[in-house]
Amino acid sequence: MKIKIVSDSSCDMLQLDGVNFESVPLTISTDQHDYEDDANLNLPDMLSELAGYRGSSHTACPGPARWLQAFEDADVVYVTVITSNLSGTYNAAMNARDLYLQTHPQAKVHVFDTLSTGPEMRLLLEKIAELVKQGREFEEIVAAGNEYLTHTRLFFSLESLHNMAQNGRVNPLIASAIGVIGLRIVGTASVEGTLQPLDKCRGEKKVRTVLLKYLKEIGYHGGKVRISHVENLNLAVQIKQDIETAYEGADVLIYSARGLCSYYAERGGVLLGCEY
Ligand code: X90
Repeated sequence: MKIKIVSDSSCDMLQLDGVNFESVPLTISTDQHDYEDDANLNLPDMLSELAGYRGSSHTACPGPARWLQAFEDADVVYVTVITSNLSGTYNAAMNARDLYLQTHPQAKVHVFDTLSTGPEMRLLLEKIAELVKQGREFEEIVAAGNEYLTHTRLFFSLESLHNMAQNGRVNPLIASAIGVIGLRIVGTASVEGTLQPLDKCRGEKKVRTVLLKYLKEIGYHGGKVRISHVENLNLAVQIKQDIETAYEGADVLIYSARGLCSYYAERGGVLLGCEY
């Protein structure tokens, strides 16, 4: 039996250890370039172009045909997608699922709408991979995945919401409130899967304090934390150290965001997914 795990590229992963995995790219476009968020993406180039760019830029989700290609001929497919409230990715993947089941009536396909993205999606993917490796049944993995999502959370610190606002993914009033140098917005993925601002912070020291406060508040107790950053390794490392100091045995990993998350989180942005 062929089992496949497929995610859109906002998971920031190109492989998943020990399982058959594929990342399906979203596209980031300026008037000059289209950047496919795949293994060939030159992220520094994309970020440099965007930094000096005054035109409009946008993103596009993969269509059903691209999802179908990723399903290959798998008997069982687990799909994770970015929040359906900010992207058409979920709809496209669901269309692909319907088409696939017409030609593969015996197959099983589940699309997890994470109502989140980035590191929280990565946590779910790691969980699904673990269960697949244990040889668990489809229904069991779907139920466990959904259950797991009720115990994971996404927080973020962003220095600019320019691209989110330009693409109508956040209220422009919220975006303009942090157009000030040195000010950062700390927020979370809301229950509906939208950007929910929590605090405005001046300086990274404040961001660290506030993030630790929220981890404590939701009852984080030293489980997994995944931190992605957009050219801000320094802040990511400091947050990791803060968590490891406060919670013995915490399992914290740091990595660079890839194209889609980098475009929306922008330079300096940090996303944090945790179990609680
Ligand atoms: O073109 C598309 O369909 C993609 C649109 C994606 C829009 C949201 C991207 C969010 C990336 C930014 C900060 C975290 C916000 C979390 C809200 C759930 C990450």
